[in-house]
Amino acid sequence: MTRAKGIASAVTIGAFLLVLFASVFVFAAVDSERPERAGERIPGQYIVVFKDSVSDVDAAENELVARVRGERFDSYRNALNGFAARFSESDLSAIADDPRVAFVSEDRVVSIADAPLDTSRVRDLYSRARENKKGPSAGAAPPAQTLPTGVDRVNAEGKANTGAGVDVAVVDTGILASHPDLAGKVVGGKNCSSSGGGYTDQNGHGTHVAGTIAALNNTQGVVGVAPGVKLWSVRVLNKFGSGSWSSVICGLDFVTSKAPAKGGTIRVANMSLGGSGISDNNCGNTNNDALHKAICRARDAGVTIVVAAGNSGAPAASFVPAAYDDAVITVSALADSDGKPGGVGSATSYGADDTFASFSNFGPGVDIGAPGVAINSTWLSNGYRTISGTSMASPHVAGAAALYIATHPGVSWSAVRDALALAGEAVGLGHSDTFGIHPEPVLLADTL
Ligand SMILES: [Ca+2]
Ligand SMILES: [Ca+2]
Ligand SMILES: [Ca+2]
Repeated sequence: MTRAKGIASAVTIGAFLLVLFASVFVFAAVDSERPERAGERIPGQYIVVFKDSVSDVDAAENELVARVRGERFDSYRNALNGFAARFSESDLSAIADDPRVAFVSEDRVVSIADAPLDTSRVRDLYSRARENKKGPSAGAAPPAQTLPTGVDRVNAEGKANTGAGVDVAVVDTGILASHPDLAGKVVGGKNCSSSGGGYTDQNGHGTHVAGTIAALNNTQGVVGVAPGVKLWSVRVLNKFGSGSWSSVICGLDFVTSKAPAKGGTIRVANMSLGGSGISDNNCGNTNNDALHKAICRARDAGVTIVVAAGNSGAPAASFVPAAYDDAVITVSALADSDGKPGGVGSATSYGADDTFASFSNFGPGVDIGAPGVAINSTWLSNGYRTISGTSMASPHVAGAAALYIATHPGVSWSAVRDALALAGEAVGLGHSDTFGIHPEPVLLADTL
């Protein structure tokens, strides 16, 4: 392959494998259609990033697209100054060598991947997946509200502070806004996935994340960490959990357009997704990482971004956005079975009560832990589902960030990170770190 100036190397980009860190595999498994192979580059599809000094981005973009007879399919003006387009690889240098272009990233397939799996429960998961696709039978009474173990474990229940006045973006598969336990929560959104259907959820994962953040404190189902917040449904992945770099950046572009610096209301974004990659700790400007650059722009616009550490039982430094230590709050997963500290609950499929989940990524970039095993939350068809992953841990922290911001308006993202860590439970004071790889505190919302 021709190496043109400004093209991120395969190593730099990594096999950007967008992984939904949860057991959404059941959905992929029961559907006959499979997502494209994750991590593969999409031939002829690129993200072009202009230098910050370019004053007329519209003109520059139109000129470049015309020059290579490209097929532009998205333009970014908030999280990036740039665009996504298809053009011939032989025209790559004509774009990358233009003095107005900072760098070009190859677009890559992103997708759900294998999730933590307890093989003894496969049969049960399959039958539940079928059940969930059908939804509750007509006329059946919704389940009475119970306190999810994760919300109980972080002591977010019964708080006067519900995060009211703070908006949280769920950058995921969308949100089922009509779910009765999320009624009135979703105030807007955008469909950045390649498939139709608007910004509602056709997978279930995003709705689950949304419920952990903000499910209503009513008489049914579950309750979220911050039931007073409003949500934005930023759909970047299709019903199979598949997307691309360009669709994720489209979502970040939307979030940034609704950020405080733009006069908007989105203060927190949850990204329970990620894949292989590394951080240059310089917003992608050193290693030509368009995703990192977009996340930094959202950060700079006043959005606190909370991300899952990943489920590979590996260093989080090898996964993005978890590795972007300069821009996000990275969350590992705690195994907790009883909603209480102290390790007296029964063992989970992923470790003893109040230890870190065996699948959780770890390492210096991880800022805080939160419950991520057997988390019950909202699902498609007005249902509920109990699943595991750092995907489920991250929204506990996103909700807690909203609680803190509600009482500290104008606070910076790093001050939110530090406050949550300071308020958290230190190792040995309610949980233990069996393998000595999780020094991060565990989320506690008592003082928020
Ligand atoms: Ca509690
Ligand atoms: Ca409820
Ligand atoms: Ca426990």
